[in-house]
Amino acid sequence: MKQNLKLTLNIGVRGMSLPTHSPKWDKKAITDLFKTPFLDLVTMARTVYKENFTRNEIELCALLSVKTGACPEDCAYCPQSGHYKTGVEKEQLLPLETVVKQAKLAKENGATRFCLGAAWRSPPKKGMTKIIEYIKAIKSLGLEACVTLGMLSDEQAQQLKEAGLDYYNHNLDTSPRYYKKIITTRTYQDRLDTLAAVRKANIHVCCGGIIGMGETRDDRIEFLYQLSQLPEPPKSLPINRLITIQGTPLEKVSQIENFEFIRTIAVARIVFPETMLRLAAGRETMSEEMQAWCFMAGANSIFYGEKLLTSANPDENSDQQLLQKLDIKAKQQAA
Ligand code: SAM
Ligand code: DTB
Ligand code: SF4
Repeated sequence: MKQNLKLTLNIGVRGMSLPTHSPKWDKKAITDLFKTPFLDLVTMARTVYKENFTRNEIELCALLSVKTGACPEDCAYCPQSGHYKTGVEKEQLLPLETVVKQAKLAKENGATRFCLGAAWRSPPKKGMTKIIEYIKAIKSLGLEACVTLGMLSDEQAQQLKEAGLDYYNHNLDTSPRYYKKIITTRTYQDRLDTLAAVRKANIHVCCGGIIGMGETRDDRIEFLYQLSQLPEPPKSLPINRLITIQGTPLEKVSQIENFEFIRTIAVARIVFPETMLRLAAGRETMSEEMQAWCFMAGANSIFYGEKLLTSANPDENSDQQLLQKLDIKAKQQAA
């Protein structure tokens, strides 16, 4: 399979020999991908996708915020940061019954993966006890479980593993250089340390970022490069397009150009051939055609349901219609 991939890529861009395993990627190779003529790049990305995944199949992930708002971190994009007046009200941890009800509903609607988010710097002790209950309940429904709770210690990661957690989401978000302009309350290294704790506990890493925060293409190259230098490529990579939130420092950032966003997805697909590439936040303002291009460029998962954590997302009906129009099937739950 790897051999084929190399051959195809060599055909795709004459004279370019691309590594197929991510630690071998260097910045020049990633930069060259970005410079590849758009249609050639997307064709290459589609080829890589077809060689590694069942064609025309998309994974549907439902998302639920279990503890909303008043986060002590100052992430400049985030509606839940307590540093900004965004209108998001603080909510306590949800009761277990609510989480179970939502997970059942998501499963009935066709989701196979259920993700929980909590607006914490890191999970407090009582919070961990609840999260462990939620994970066990999600797993007992046969769903894949992912949580994103902020920074984790080795011990916390181990507890989540024992509860049955499949994936932990913790994003690098952008390049180290741009990160400093976006978040001051924790460092890039803090994020890498949490990812190390997740790996150590044998939980799959879900790690991606946000495109369109005013970063340059070099930042996007550096961001994908950083991801490629992790000890193992992330098994899951969410690509969010910035949702501009009133009250945050990024409220007035103008939207990234569509083709540059699609290009970034295509490069991510080529650099991470076997990774689940999730078209995450930002679909609410994308046309159907734009989303189709993102799938063409190798995105093979979406967040499904009318709400992300606090922001709007297309509802299930419109997503089902879109998939039907594109002859794409939702991935079925593993037997
Ligand atoms: N508190 C946890 C943390 O930061 O690790 C988890 C929740 S946080 C909301 C998860 C991810 O959502 C962020 O890392 C960011 O990539 C994405 N996100 C948050 N706000 C966003 C926005 N306005 N637009 C796009 N993506 C956003
Ligand atoms: C990720 O990278 N994107 C999702 C998921 N991981 C948890 C969250 C998007 C949040 C968008 C803003 C909101 O709804 O609050
Ligand atoms: Fe808090 Fe996560 Fe939002 Fe940052 S992204 S402010 S850590 S909820």
